[in-house]
Amino acid sequence: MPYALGIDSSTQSCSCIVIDTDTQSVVAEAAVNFGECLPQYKAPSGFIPGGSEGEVHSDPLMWLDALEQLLGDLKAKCDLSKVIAISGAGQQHGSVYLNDRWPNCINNLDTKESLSTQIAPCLTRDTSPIWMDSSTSTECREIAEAVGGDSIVCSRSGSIAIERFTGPQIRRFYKTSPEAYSQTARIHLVSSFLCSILCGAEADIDTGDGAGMNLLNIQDWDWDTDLLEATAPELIKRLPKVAQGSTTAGKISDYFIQKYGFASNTPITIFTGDNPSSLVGMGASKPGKLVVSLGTSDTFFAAMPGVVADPQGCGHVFGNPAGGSMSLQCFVNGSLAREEVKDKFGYDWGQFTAALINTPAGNDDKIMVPFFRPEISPRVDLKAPILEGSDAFESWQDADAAIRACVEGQFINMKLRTDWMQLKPEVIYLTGGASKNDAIAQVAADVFQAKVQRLAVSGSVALGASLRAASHSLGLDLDEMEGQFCKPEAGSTIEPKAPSDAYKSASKVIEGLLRKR
Ligand code: XUL
Repeated sequence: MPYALGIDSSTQSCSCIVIDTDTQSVVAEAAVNFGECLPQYKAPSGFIPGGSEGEVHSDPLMWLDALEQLLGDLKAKCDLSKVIAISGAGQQHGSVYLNDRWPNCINNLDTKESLSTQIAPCLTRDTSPIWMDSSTSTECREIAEAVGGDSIVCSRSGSIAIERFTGPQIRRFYKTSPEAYSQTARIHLVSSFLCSILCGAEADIDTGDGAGMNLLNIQDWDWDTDLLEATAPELIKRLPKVAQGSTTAGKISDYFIQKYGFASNTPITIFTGDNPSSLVGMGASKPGKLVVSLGTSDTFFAAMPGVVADPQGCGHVFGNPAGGSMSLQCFVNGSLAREEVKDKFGYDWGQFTAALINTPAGNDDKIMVPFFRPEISPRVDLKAPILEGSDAFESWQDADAAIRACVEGQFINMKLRTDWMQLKPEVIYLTGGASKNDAIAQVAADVFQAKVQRLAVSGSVALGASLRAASHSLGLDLDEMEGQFCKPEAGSTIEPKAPSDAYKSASKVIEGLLRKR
């Protein structure tokens, strides 16, 4: 019974899964919601509310208390001495700032004290900026200017300088708290921080999470000297090394062996970011499969056949934990836009679906750029959609056509914006709330001309971590395991019905309208 453990430290909770690779089954799952289980941190949604100037921080000690609660819960559910491979993932971009006592501290943890009590004296910054932080516009500009512009930052690091990315966050810390910066001996990502704690030794940053920092060169997958210099002085000595996802970080430390009953010598594979881990957990670590998550905002990610950066500077390139690279692109106008169109006509979701069914693919050339708020893919400052078609349609008198135009417009824009990734999609894995809707899935299949499947996976981030651990430490074939653990829901496949050129002219119109903005 070889068990593999995958841990996911995300924005709102810390969760995990234990899989049995012999029987290809899930042995146990556990989750600790930060807001509910650790109310003392006053972070009901996982971050400290009320930050000024766009600051959004979390308490790294909360992540440690959650990890301990999680392992305590898990120990009651399964025999942790049977776990023979461990890995994990963290919310991307978040960073932890530590002094020179840190390496010794994690190497000598005492089971009589909690992790948080012992790590607290190692922090040079009490709280950690996370991915929701938007306080670093000035720093982004400074970094871009220093290296010759955003297109250079993008071609080197895979993304233009972005507020939530770790490099600009480090620069802001250096500028606002130079004293604390000088006392900082090590800066970890959430992923490498937790991995270090579990190993009792410094863990490397993997290329998946590392590429979310604006510091990593995606051509040679190592720190970029110019970007480091543009960010903060003597940064290289404060950062861990970079390594490919299939790297052993170390063995589980005595603290966890004694306290939770892990077997000694259990290997830990370096952690990655939540999105790269989800790529594996969705069964999409090989090129040819796209993952589209329909949520508040829509997210698109995929393993890439090569390493190219988005020439328009909207998308991101990260390392693929299974080797090579992956892309990620976010669309602000996701479910909220679908909801606004629905509400405009007082429809419920049943009527929304009926509208999609009752209207033809291509929508008789009634076209919408469906942005109700400023979009980031592409960057346009719209506050209301642009409509082009009949008079009734343009004056919001044609409810069914407006609903189809919204969903078609979203997927057409998604396809246009992700062309740079040079993907040849065979299958789209649709996830997130709206993915259950067959009519929406049909539009995705028609626009991308690829079959759409919904997976029966929940918690793809933790699952991806357990698969990575099993593949790397137990030598199991990742592709085969993805086939076993990431199966499509029965009857969930939707084939394209519309002809391949159904969206040719609408794509041109949408591109034209966007170019004018
Ligand atoms: C990706 C991003 C988020 C975080 C939190 O760039 O900011 O998806 O990884 O999930």
